Amino acid sequence: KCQLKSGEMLALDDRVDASLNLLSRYDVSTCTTWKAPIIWEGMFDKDIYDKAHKKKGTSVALTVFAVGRYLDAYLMTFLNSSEHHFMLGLPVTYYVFTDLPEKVPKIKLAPDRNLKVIKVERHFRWQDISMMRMKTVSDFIESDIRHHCTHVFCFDVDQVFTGRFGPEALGNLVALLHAHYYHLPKKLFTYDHNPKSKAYMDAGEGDFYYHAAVFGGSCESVKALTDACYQSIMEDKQNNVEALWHDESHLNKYLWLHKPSRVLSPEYCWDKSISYRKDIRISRLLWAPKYYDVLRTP
Ligand code: 2GW
Ligand code: MN
Repeated sequence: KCQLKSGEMLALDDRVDASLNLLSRYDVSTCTTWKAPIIWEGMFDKDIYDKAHKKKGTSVALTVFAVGRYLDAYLMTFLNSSEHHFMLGLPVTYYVFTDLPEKVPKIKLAPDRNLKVIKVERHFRWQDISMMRMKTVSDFIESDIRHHCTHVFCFDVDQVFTGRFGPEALGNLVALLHAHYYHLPKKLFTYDHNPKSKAYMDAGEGDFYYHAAVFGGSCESVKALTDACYQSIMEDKQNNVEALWHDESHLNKYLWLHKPSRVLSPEYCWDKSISYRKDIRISRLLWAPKYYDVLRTP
């Protein structure tokens, strides 16, 4: 089933990927030029993935940051919705990073699911709150996550799960197509084009515009990614430059140089404010409203 139209084979993350049906979606691209699958609704049998990962002993870490006003605004809804949709049936550990540990809501978790709260400092600039996540995640994979989990997924907190986000999304290095760019030509992607930044990409470079709100993979791959992005961010600081979209620019540069083994369709992080699109058959995670006026003023 996992054959391309040319009869070539897909690059597989896992043996169960042989069950992917790339030809079930005529309306979208289901495979990258480097033969990684792009996961769309209709391509996979969810029971096969659920059973296979249970059997293999897959366990998943979810990292999320809720610093300052983002804690009250988003964390509760994010976690409660995740309990209904994220990797059900597999052991899951939430790693909640916050400057306000005592304010983390006590939510009831299903058996085999745990939550760890880790206190972090609150950076003065929001750009730093966002960018420094790379360093914190890298450190935590090394000291904790890799000893307990096989995979790790990193999420923005300003989102809500609304549909299955299951083990079909797991792979060695997983990136998400940005809802606002997946159907646009490359010249409109908002990569960083400042030659002074380490995130610089030349015109014509890049594959997709990936959204930093969701990325993941094996502990080893996510550690390598977060290390590299953090290093580039720090080099930029020394040179007094900041990439156009902060950590997202560095993530895009990294993923251009290190191709993801698996790509998630925008069904895995959709923005409802985009008008109806026939190719989005299900929304698994939705952007929460941005209360910029309240949340982004000092
Ligand atoms: C962020 C912006 C302005 C003011 C505050 C914050 C903020 C972010 C905060 O006060 N507290 C906090 O915990 N955060 C965390 O950083 C939180 O997890 C949030 O989801 C994440 C990214 O900030 P967010 O969601 O406001 O930025 P977006 O949705 O515009 O994110 C995209 O671009 C960012 C870089 O500018 C990141 O790459 C992000 O991953 C992208 O989705
Ligand atoms: Mn966000």
